[in-house]
Amino acid sequence: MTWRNETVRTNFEEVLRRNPGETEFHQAVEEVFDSLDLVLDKHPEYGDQSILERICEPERQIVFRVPWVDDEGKVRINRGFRVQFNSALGPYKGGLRFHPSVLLGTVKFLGFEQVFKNALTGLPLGGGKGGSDFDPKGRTDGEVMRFCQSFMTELHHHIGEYTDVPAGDIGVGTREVGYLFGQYKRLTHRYESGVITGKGITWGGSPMRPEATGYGTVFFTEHMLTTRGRSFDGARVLVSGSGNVAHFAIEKVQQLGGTVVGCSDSSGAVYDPAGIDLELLHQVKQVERGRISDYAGRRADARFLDGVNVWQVAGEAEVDVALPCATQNELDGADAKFLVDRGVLAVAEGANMPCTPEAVAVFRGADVLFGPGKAVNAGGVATSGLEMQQNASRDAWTHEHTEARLAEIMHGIHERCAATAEEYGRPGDYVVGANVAGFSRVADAMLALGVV
Ligand code: NDP
Ligand code: 2IT
Repeated sequence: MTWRNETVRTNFEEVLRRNPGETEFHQAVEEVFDSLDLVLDKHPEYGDQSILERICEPERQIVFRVPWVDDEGKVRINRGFRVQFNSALGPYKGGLRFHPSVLLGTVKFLGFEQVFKNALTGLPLGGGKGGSDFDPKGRTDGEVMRFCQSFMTELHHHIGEYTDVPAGDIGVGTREVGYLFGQYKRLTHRYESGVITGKGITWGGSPMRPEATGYGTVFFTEHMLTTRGRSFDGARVLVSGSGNVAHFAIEKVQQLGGTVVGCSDSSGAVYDPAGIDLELLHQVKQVERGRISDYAGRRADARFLDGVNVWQVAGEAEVDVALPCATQNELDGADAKFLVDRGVLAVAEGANMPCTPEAVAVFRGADVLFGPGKAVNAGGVATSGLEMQQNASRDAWTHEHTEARLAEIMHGIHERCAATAEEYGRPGDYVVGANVAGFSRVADAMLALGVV
């Protein structure tokens, strides 16, 4: 990377020096910093007040041991994390990820992204993230519960509805949020609904929270498509992953008249020319907690592509839109070139940082509509914000009302990104729009709060 601004360059070198080996965190910082020369030209006060340096340093990082006992009676040890990144706009807010790949640098990258994403929603939310290297795959309900209880036994010291409000992410859904909240309630003797979001609907959850990230991703993409006179109606779509975000992205694409011809998991992809059967996908992945290959085996005309990512399906079918909804760095430069050669019109990041920097450069260079994760997938945390509003007012909204609020927030984020890109001389560049709009909101609050 050649930096165009000296303040940005020296700050980035400092991030590399102070956070050795945390490559995902470096990547997330680099992607935001790439847009900041434009901001510093207009606002030298951000540089003078060391905002770049401050914003890269989490306010607090908590790393802890999580001991638990498996079904055979063996003691297991995992590592737990909570990175409280920035509270200039509100209490720390962001999910928990349970996946064997989770390291401190993973949580820092996710927390850093979360700060700007939350700012883009327009809601009063700071940014944080947490998780563990615990692998829920193949674990029984009892094991998952004991792990969650042990994890919360430490975490409860650090969270609260006015302090830090976790939620789900990879490997953490309603089941895990239930076990976590149950333990928090026992430890604190309080029914503090607003301490965690993604709760079940009968115990303080919000309608639409399960759907929110996937639906929001599709709402944002639809707004991008509209700028080119296109829509999801009749579009052919690839979605990576088959978890929470992927499932509801597929559902909303189908509702808008598109066909999702492929999805995936970490073992391979499925090509389903007739369009994904969501009921079967739900049965296989959520009820049976099985693999995408089981889906392919039970669906006529569908084919399992062993060990490849879903972008390879573009070799079999026409594809208009690609929605990476699985994990970081799952779509690289070669995948991006392949999709561009096959005529893809739009790519939007339902996951956090799924496209490598090389892939992003290919899409932007080819004039493909490209929506960055911090804008595209903000509907999840925004609806968590709506869950907090309902908890605080002891209210429960309808599905329709909550979906309308989500749609309105996603429209607002799209407009904010588009207007900011225009203002900074990069019309249509959602990367610049999202980075600059998110950064500016946090930076202004930090300046107003003094040296914090
Ligand atoms: P889930 O755990 O529900 O699903 C994750 C999916 O991604 C699974 O299909 C999983 O496959 C696949 N996956 C995970 N790791 C890998 C890997 N290393 N290689 C290939 N595939 C992988 O998680 P979510 O749907 O909640 O999260 C997906 C993405 O969306 C993440 O990037 C998350 O940070 C982001 N996100 C989530 C939000 C939410 O509200 N849940 C909000 C905003 C962003 P397998 O089953 O084989 O592991
Ligand atoms: O990455 C994300 O935005 C999430 N996993 C959701 C966070 C939240 O607090 O709902």
